[in-house]
Amino acid sequence: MPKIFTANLIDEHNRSQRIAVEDDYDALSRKFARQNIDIASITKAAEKFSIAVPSWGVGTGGTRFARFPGLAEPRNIMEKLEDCAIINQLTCVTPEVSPHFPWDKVDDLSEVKDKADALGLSFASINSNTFQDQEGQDHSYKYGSLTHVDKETRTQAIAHNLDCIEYGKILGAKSLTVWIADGSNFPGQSNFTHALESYLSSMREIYNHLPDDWRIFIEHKMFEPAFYSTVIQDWGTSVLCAQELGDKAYSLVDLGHHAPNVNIEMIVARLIQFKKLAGFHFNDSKYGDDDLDSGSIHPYQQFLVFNELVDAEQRGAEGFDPAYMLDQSHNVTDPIESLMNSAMSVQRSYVQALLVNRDKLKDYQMSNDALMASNHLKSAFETDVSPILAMARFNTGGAIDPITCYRSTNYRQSIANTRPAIAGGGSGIV
Ligand code: PSV
Ligand code: MN
Repeated sequence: MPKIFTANLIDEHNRSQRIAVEDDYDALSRKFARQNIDIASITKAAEKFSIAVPSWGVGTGGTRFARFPGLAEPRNIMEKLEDCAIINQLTCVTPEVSPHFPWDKVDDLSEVKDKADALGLSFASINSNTFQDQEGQDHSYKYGSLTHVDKETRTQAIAHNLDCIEYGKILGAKSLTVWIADGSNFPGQSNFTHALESYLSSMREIYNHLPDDWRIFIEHKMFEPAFYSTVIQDWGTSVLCAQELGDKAYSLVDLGHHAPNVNIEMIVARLIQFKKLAGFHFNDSKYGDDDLDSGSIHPYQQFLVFNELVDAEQRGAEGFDPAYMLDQSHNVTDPIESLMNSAMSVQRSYVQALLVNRDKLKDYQMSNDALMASNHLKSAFETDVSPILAMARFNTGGAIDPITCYRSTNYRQSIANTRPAIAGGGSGIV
């Protein structure tokens, strides 16, 4: 697989770290042996884990107040793919990129596919965008898109989603993720029922154009940009719509799109039970849809989500095929570093959840031993699985410590000349 960095660079980095990692790995394997856990099979599972990076995540994000551009930001999808390739080369967990249209639109998408192939990348779910107006567009989305009161605006938004399916076919994707910003800012502004009826009728048209082997993911969000009501505001509405649309429609969970303190892992369990879990946009937050790095604020919540996912995986839950994706905005960090950290953080939660002894947990549950049930989960979460993650990367050709290895290349400085600053010190959330 062609790489951005030379194998030599990674080898050299790994040579300096290897002895320490092997030592830690051996110590952990002895601890696991006492608990009857086979470290080799856990390491194999870690090697197989993968999560898609968002094409929009490799650019520097911003808030509605300001955006502070980073050095040598990627200016188009081709350059974004190069940065995504680095993330995958060093971490070995992100072989897929989830694109966003029209942000990633170019005249000839087959060139994008060729570039991705050359970099050893493929494409995850296609994201449509009817939350911004595009240049030359006939109808504005100021008052909505798929649910707009004006039929022609709805038709335009439907057409964009159909275009996205066509783009996805060229890129080899197999699903479309639809998040709409439609909602209202004032009581009385919008008729809740009419808006949802329009949504269903627009989505039905999109659904009917899905290729047989495609799925459609409905992404909900409680608020923002609409501040009084949002049409697809929670997982209940999302799953109701998915059920109305049919077997190819699923509910997507973006970690930042819930009311504070909502039990997200329980929503995940419900969606699995009713075969409607599309997958995830992983990120973390303190206050709202902060789009912070995965696991940076609530790592235990992320673990508990994976506790449900691993439970479903191990019991062979019917129809269980979640798409894992990151959706973050990197405002103050190098996006490559944040995405590497985040992908590894999600992988960590997965590996920790594999340490839960399901039979033991069931025994605690059946005997109403709340304390030991909780302690059992906690002890899996508190296990430092870093040596397993490092070994998985080493075994698959990645870097033992991706951030240190990346920093040693001075990547941004080295390409600054070929990637002059893009316009846009202005505001903008991505
Ligand atoms: C909306 O907040 C969202 O989570 C959707 O997934 C968008 O596609 C993405 O962020 C980028 O704006
Ligand atoms: Mn999202």
